[in-house]
Amino acid sequence: MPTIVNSWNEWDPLVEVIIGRADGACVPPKEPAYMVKSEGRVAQPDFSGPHDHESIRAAAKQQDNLCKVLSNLGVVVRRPEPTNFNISVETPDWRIPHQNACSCPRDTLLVLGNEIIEAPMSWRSRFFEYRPYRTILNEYFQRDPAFRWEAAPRPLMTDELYDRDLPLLTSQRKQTAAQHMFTNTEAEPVFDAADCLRFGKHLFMQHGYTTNLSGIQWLSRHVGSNFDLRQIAFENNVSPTHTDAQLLPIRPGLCLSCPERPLEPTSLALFTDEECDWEVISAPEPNSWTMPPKCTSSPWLSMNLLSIDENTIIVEETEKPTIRFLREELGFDVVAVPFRDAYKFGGSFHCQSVDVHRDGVQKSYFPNLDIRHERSEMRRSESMLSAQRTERGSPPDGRSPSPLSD
Ligand code: DAV
Repeated sequence: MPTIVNSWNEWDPLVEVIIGRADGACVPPKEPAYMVKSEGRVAQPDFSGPHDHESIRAAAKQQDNLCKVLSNLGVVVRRPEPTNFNISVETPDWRIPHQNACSCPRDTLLVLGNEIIEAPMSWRSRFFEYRPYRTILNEYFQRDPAFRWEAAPRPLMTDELYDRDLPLLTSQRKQTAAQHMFTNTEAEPVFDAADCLRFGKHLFMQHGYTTNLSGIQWLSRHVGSNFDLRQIAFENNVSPTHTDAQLLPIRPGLCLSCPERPLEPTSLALFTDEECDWEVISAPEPNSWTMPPKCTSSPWLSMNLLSIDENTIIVEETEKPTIRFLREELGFDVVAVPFRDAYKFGGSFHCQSVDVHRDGVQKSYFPNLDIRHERSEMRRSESMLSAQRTERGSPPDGRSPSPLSD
């Protein structure tokens, strides 16, 4: 029986990938989370609803071409079921006139080794977005005996989940962002899979507009001691939505970082500790600061890349500074692929893909964190043991339970 689901990091040789679809996509409706994401533009007439035919045709053409490029590189490519998102959704708590899209599998499916978790995303328009992937996931389940298929608790997304008092314009969100105040409250756990970056044993996740602290806590408890999940944060991040246009590991020991939104010092210290071997370098500026109409992502999609292996990487063909930098300064084989017409469907290559199988095993790339993790795990088991003894009435062993933190 074959192994299909096996992906521990962002750079091991790519074997199988799911690429999203623009077909049937809508601009989300006026729901609390999308009001903020679109800076209020969704309230304008004709902003939301089905994408126009020409935009879909152009994006679908580039997605199809990406699939061909990947197939030619020997990668197995899967696609979600074509789905019409222009269908209303009603739950006991809310109703929306239409949905979103299945262009960004990166947000919906979190691949952690041999497990895929359907993420509890926070937009109402994404409530049913797992559905176009169910045929593939079920097939993986039938074919791959080691595949663990999991769905995080589906959020209710009642009004309590959203803080409607936040400023709509990013230009006015500096202060609230610095205080880590984002759209989602802590009413229930939510996260988008794209907020989690995978580095073998270590996972890094950011709190922001799509992931709340309860979501990070849910995932941390879920993975237990199989992974070491750390929260990271970025400076000047007025609209933290997904980590992959802020920090992207492109080979062991090397991350690209968005110079406008660098890691906060305590997060950066995890990478620059003298006991580990990571370099965090500034990504080159985007080729253009103008994004296609109705695109709500930042121009830093220029660094939203898909690695074929640790020497080969897919970059959008108009992103000349990035192509030059990766080729000439870092020695990568760059595969330049047109994708700008797909940007308005939620992102670039990293967002619109999910790497189901990369040839490799789980490793640790952060010896500095392992030492700290082991110590905290030891303290955790000691304190659990001591609590059990106290409950059973046996005499404590003289040591006091330690706090759980590092
Ligand atoms: O910088 O706008 C884009 C990532 C979308 N999935 C940004 C983040």
